[in-house]
Amino acid sequence: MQIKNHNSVLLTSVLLVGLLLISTTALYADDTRAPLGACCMGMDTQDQCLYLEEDECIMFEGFWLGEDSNCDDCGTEDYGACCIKLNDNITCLMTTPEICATQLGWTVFRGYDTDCQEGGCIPDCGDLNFDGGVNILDVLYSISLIYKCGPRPFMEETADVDGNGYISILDALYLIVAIYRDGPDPICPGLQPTRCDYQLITTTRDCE
Ligand SMILES: [Ca+2]
Ligand SMILES: [Ca+2]
Repeated sequence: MQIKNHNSVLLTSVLLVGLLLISTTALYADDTRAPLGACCMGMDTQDQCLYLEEDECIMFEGFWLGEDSNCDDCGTEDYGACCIKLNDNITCLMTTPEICATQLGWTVFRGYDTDCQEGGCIPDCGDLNFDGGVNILDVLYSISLIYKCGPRPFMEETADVDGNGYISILDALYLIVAIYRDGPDPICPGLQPTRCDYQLITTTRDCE
């Protein structure tokens, strides 16, 4: 009988410790859960809205309205395509410029009337810094990329403006002639979806 009582006490203790662990784990999980908000899936509709964490909303390419927001507010905000480059992966999120700027990585807000449809995050040929224009800043960016181990373009294909498959000083010169001497337009074959076999070679860059 004594042994049996002892087992009961032991069993009760184990159960109590187990319950304590479960409740602590649940409490911890609640504390670490990211806040939920309305995630609008369509451009102008309130029909497709879920209450998700911001990361989950990005995964669904939705437009996250912010913490504790309401699905009734879908379609009432001004938003556009937000292009995000992180670890060489480019994703697109429909959001406001303010929220776009808070995303991790290189972010480019494309404008209020843009969307994430095909091509929404593809810069023009020669627009290395993806600011929407092709100008002297892109020439400097190209030279910096080749000689000073400067940052890589948003899409490296934008730097091969003469279309020979390499990034070299000839591309910077080509860009100068195109901008200031009314030379031929930049080519960038890698930006054309039909050139599936295109492979850009950056042998002139020896930084890493
Ligand atoms: Ca540019
Ligand atoms: Ca080239």
